Amino acid sequence: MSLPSSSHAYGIGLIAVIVGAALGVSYYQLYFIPELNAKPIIPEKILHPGDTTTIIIVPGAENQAQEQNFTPKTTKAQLGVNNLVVWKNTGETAHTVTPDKPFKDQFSGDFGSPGVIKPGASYQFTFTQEIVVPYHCDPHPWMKGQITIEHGALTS
Ligand SMILES: [Cu+2]
Repeated sequence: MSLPSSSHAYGIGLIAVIVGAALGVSYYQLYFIPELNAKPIIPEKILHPGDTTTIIIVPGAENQAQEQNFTPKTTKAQLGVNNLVVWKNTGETAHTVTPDKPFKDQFSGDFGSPGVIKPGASYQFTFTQEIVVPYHCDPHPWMKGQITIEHGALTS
């Protein structure tokens, strides 16, 4: 008579394991994964600032002897004011905007042009945090610039 009761206990044990595993998986899917992928909450005025900061890549920028390439070379922008930064290539050669060290913005992700910016094209990036990023052009490493993102006057 011991066999049926022990197999009954075995059955209950098995059900408990299955229920436990199901709870574990749903916790993982419902709470753990969304938490991992969650982006920080960024104020609307930082996501969509009223102004844009424009940096011109001037014609002849690829000439090492030419002083002007990224214009202006050092630029400051304020969060919530003009933290959307646009690089416009007005020359006749393709260039890149490449950070000297990789930088990943908390919201916008990896900074740097994906491939080259062709003549007449532009690259834009919304910075959402205070940071100083020195950058250069990959094909013409003497082309150097630096963007500084500061706490904005309007940023809470
Ligand atoms: Cu270049």
